[in-house]
Amino acid sequence: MAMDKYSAKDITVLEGLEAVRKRPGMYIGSTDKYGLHHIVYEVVDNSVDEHMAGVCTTINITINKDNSLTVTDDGRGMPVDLHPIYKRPAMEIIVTKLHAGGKFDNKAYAVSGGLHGVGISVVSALSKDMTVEVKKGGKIYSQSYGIGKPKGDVKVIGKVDSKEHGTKVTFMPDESIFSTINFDYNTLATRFRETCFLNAGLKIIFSDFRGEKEKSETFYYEGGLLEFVKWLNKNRKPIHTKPIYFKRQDGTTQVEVAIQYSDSYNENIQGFVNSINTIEGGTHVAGLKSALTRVVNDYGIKKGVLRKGQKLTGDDIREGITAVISLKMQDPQFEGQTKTKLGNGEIKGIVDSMSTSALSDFLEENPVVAKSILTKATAALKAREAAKKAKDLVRRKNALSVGSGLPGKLADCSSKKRELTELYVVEGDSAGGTAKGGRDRETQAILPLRGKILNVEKSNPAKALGSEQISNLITAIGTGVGEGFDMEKLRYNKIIIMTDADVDGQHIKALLLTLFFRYTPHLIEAGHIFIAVAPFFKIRKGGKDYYVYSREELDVLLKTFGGKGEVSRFKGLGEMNDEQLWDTTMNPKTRILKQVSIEDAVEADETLSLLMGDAVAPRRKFIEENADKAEIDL
Ligand code: 28F
Repeated sequence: MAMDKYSAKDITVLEGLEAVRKRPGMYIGSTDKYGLHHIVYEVVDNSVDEHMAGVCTTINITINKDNSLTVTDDGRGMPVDLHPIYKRPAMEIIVTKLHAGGKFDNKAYAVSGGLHGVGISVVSALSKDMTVEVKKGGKIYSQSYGIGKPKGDVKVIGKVDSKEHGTKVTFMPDESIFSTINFDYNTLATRFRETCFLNAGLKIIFSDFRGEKEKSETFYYEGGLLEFVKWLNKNRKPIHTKPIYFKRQDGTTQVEVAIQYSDSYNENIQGFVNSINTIEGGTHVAGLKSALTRVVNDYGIKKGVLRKGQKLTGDDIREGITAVISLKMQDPQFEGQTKTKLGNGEIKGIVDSMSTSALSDFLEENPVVAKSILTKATAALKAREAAKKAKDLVRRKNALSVGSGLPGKLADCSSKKRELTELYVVEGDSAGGTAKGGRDRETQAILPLRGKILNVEKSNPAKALGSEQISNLITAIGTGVGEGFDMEKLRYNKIIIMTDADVDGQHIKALLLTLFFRYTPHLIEAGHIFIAVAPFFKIRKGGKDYYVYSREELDVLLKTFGGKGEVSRFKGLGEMNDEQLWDTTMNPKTRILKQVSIEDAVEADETLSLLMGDAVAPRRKFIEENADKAEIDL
């Protein structure tokens, strides 16, 4: 069909910041909590850029009582001189014009593409109020804005010592744009900690004045990435003390890598590009992986540990690895569902060749470290070969029912329309029975899990997937795992974890999250994994049971009952009959489901390795601190 001819009048070019308010998702990805935190990072990144330019040492970030947020740096201070074209102070242009922050001309700063680095003007457009103060040349300049429009001219509001310099931004997110303006302390703290690990010597002081008692944390790591990898391993047992570390520069591209293996069986490689956490990986991670596989195999053959023809796979070599690769480059192209996958093709080769020479030098100079890595990888190879034999053996023997090849425990649904079907993974046979009774047989399948499934964090992946419960679950889901994963074979559109709210249930939930995060991360990324939110209180009134999901709901309901009604804390799914379970937790019209996002899983990973890892003390501390939270963790 011939392309319609557009005339100028049809293309409404939304002037500047109105475009941002009309389609905020185009600029910050979403307007939920991720978008809210994204605008914080936009402001902080300007200060980090000043640190990278070598002129800023400390960034102060505070969440104020009124829920506004202030970021202060001791950088050079935004320019205030008249802009040559607009004849306005540069500061006003940077804050009120799209892409005026110098990010898009490579000159002043390392550029970041995609959603990242859209500039502080996007933040001002999405903030009810913003005030910018600049200390420069012995003066304090100030200007305020409302949804991106100046409320007045730049004014000099005070004098300072001429040696003082920096920029301070306070902004109040516009609640008409965001679904929530409630900053999450832990999410922000995790990001600021990461930022300091990635920028050795940068100090970030993060304070939260919202609660009764003020909270404050300082992040500062002279050792940068070296300290990052040790911190990531803090709940694991490293198998070599000195991490592998190297930093290489090739033109405008800088690669920095730190690696430390532990006795765990998991692979934890985190990639960053210009301090952005590339959760979905990309060509930089691919380059490091290919270099690592080649160098360790070559080293193994050279030292006679590997016989000719014997080859360690990438999985063997990455078992137990904790690694961070921090790439700094110009013009990064981000891809993927959450724009956190690096797409630049040329980077794979650059990172591969830099890492190959740096890694082989390191192994030559550190034979003890090299030996521990090689020992671990060859053990993985042997376990893989043994497990393959065992799995073939088990396949014939295990509790798969004859014919359909599906686990006997699975109560499947009748519909074959995948987009309609759901799999409830239920803890314990009794709840499983009730769920089978209460469900919609056409679209809802039930797979009861008995007790605690194998602790996948500690066990060898091959063994973990061999255990009957896990292989039943993977078989029921249908996609296969790891390299063999095939989304087309997914048998249900929603996989819903339904466990009790008690600590045991939380444990099973954490184990299942580990399983999905480690072996089928794409199911999380594509939004197929959910958590069923069980009710928290039961109120018995006039012979009828009412269920509520939070203390707030309880108070409201009690008020409508005039304060009467027998309140009890909901003990567990087992206490409900089929119909109650259906009404409260399975009926798509009345239930509450929480969709698991890859960010949740990445954050959970730290908690999971704490819960599942070998270090007992931190686990007890975590459970004590979170036990009550675990009860109402919705
Ligand atoms: C709390 C948020 O925004 N800090 C900033 C600077 C410093 C300069 C600058 C910013 C360069 C050419 C675009 C000063 N002197 N903190 C901040 N600090 N922007 S934002 O320059 C603007 C860009 O145009 C700065 C010399 N070079 C750069």
